[in-house]
Amino acid sequence: MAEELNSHPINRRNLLRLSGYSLGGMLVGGSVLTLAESLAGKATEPLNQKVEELLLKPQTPVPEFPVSAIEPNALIINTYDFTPNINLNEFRLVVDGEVNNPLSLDMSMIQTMPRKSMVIRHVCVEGWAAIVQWGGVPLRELIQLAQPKPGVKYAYFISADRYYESWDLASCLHPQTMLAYEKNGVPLPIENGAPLRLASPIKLGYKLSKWVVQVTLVSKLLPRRGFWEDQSYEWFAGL
Ligand SMILES: Nc1nc2c(c(=O)[nH]1)N[C@H]1C(S)=C(S)[C@@H](COP(=O)(O)O)O[C@H]1N2
Ligand SMILES: [Mo]
Repeated sequence: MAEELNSHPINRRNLLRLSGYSLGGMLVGGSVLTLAESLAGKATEPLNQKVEELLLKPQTPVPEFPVSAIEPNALIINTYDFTPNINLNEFRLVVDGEVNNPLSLDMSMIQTMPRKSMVIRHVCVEGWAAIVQWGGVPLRELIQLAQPKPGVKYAYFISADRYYESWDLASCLHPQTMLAYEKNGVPLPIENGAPLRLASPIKLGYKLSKWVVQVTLVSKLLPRRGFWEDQSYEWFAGL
């Protein structure tokens, strides 16, 4: 399949075949990164130059902790309203907005993508912190696959509990920013955001959306920027 792709000029139809159900098949024997890279070289539309720069420029990694430092009981469940009921058979992560290749992926497709594991500190502004191990897919893999158009500067994250967040693109493309589906070596518990939640050592807890169902790449922020930000919390919220 990968060979077939490489031997054909990349047109819109081929790009679309990368989204939805066909992605699963494309991953057999290959990695999405390789495909995304090969597509990036052949796409007729110019890629977002900022994305390319951010992917090439080594962003400083935050030091990680050894597995022995994990604090299994320190992560306090912090949910502003309710824990949503997500039917895994119907669940799709949508990556859309100003992109050449919108995605709609189920969990089995996402779990075939490159997986990263990291032990980092989660910091909540309410005055607690916890060292947690997260496993999942780096967000940059998904963003690369979706191919942001020139001008994209931000991502919106929509959650199933109607929580919403927005991030700057550089933070999204940081190598340690991921959509996690594992916590401390086991499948992510529902109350911690299953099936997918943001995890990153570069942002405060309230930026790390649980139950993410949609990532929308945009060139401009809307007046509503984030659930807590719209109640005067700081938007960048870097650590
Ligand atoms: N969808 C959603 N995501 C969310 C929240 C929320 O209420 N809803 N709370 C945030 C806050 S303030 C923190 S500190 C972390 C807490 O994550 P945890 O409940 O897994 O410990 O989730 C963040 N992400
Ligand atoms: Mo928080």
